[in-house]
Amino acid sequence: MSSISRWLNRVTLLTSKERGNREYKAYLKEDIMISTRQQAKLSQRSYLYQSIRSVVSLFAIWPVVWLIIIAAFIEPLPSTAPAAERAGTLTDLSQKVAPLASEDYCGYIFPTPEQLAIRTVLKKMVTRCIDCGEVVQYRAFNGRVYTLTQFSGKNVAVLLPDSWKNGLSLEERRTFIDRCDLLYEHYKELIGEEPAGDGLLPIAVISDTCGWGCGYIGFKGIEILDADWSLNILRQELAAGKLHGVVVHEMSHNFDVFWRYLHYLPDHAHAWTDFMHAYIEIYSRMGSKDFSPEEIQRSEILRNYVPYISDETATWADCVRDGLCEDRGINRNHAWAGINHRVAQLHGVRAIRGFMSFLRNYKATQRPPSSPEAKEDLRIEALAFGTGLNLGCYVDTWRWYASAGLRTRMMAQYGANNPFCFDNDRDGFSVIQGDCDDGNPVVNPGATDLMNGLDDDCNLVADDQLFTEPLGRDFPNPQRLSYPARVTGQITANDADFFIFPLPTPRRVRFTIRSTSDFQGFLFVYNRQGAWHGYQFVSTGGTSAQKYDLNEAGDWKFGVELNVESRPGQYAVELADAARWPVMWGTTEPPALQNGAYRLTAHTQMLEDVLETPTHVRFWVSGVGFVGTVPFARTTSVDWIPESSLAEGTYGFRAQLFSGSIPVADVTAAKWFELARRR
Ligand SMILES: [Ca+2]
Ligand SMILES: [Ca+2]
Ligand SMILES: [Ca+2]
Ligand SMILES: [Ca+2]
Repeated sequence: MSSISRWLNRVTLLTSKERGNREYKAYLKEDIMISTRQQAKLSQRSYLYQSIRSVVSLFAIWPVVWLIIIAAFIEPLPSTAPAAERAGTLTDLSQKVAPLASEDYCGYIFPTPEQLAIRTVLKKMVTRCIDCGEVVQYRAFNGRVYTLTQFSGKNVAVLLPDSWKNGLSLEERRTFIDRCDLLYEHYKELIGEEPAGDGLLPIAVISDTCGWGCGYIGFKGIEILDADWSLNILRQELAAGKLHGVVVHEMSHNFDVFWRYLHYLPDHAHAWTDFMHAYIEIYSRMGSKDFSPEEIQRSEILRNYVPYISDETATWADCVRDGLCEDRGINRNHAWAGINHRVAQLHGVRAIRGFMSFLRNYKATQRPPSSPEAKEDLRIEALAFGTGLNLGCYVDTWRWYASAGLRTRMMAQYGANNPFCFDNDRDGFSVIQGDCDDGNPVVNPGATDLMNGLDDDCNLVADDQLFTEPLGRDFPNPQRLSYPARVTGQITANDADFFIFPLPTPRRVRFTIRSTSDFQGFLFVYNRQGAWHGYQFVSTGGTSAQKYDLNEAGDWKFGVELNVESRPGQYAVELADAARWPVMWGTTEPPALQNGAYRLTAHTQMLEDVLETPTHVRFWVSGVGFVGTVPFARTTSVDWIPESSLAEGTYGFRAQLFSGSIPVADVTAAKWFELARRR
């Protein structure tokens, strides 16, 4: 593509993006009284900074994307990297990925009336087989028309360029569509509402959109950037039975159906995704290729909740509404999302489902609140409804906002007492303050973790020892650790901290690095020969988790290091055993056809990693939807009689465990079978 047409595309893109977002800005200005201080702050903040911040932290759980970020922004790699490996990796990546400009990160659009008028409407085509591609003209958000091949599922249609059509095997493509359909169902069940728009939700893969992925807010429509590295991420996730995070993320923009009722921050669409992108992976039990739902939850708490809550001077007004705490490592979007993650962690899925049902009822009967304060009142009241508790004491713990009127309503509705705010064992901490065993006074967040098999200090890792760099002095080079361990340290200019830890047996180890002040840089894990085994990058205020297979017992080494794009500052590292993941609760067998009915059968294999005792098994057929729910047993089956309108061809079925209406394990892998021609 010539540089002129590239430039023209950019202008078109910006114009269409600007129009939608101008409407949003007008909405924020008219409906919300943004304080003058906030306005000033807003105009000071560069879009580049904001975008990189949100995207870099957003992708913290995607190891492969880190490689891209590193390749795009950071050259050369730290001097400690062996020269041969450095050259190899960088050449490959830098050839594929041109450095990205700020607007390439955008990621969402408030659709304009013109865009809605010309949007591509894809009808549900139940008589069409999942493999039958149809060449269509797709009109993109930016108005350009692409010729793509459409493959239709039940809820979504994927529209692929030849590069992706040929780059995916038949089974990968089927699994991709089916996973997107299931994701849509899980969003629909959790939120209780679908995005606006007729027909199937289009997921179009095109060469130019408002980011690596782009989604309409509250409206059906996703675009994914046509790039080799993105296709590779998708294929790696599909190989593990999971889904590309960019689809999960953009679909959460489509399901941002309460935005008029919740948004008050300048980039609030990404505060919503800071919660929802991760939470749907937790709720549906899908997790991701590398991380279990519990690991994702813990990582989200560390990323979103901990930086705010651990700064005792942080308040909602200063750090969230006015965004004045960025230089203390508190991102306002993260803090907004962190409250929901914390409630979800403490009170589970039912609380979040209740939260959504309160918002739905409110939206059906009331106009959107008009100030940030009123929007927080609505959010807290919806969370109180979800938990069935008076959250006045949570608001106090969080130094959050709740009006006197809301406090009175919660008191009347749920009473004065919330057991999560009691300190039963009198160790100085209630559950909401972090006590993970309120019946044992030696276990609390202020305790020191002893080698006793207990998680004495409530950080969800038993017997991890803390190593702290002495103030004003450097760690010895290297510092010897025990395993598991936590480290808090500081990187100064031209400094690097190296650590050695003894691994008792070969195992998968999860490294989490958090920037606790300005620090931005790398964690390198070295193999036993001293070359690097893997690395991860953390941005200022961010968190990055990564797993490594350390295949030998004995001493292993890692370093916290800088390079030219890094920044000195404080960091915290944790190393601990990774969860067993991915795990599959059950297996399926090829369906047996008897008297026009297909018998779909699932066998239970392992219930150890299931969230709660299952009560039901629900069956799903690709392109069709849920076809039956039966009480749980070790082996269950449903007899599915296909509708006569259903075409012959390949279908897949899956089974998922439920406790009541709550998913408690991921769906089984799709079992593909042929639907025979019927007379
Ligand atoms: Ca306590
Ligand atoms: Ca305790
Ligand atoms: Ca611990
Ligand atoms: Ca312990």
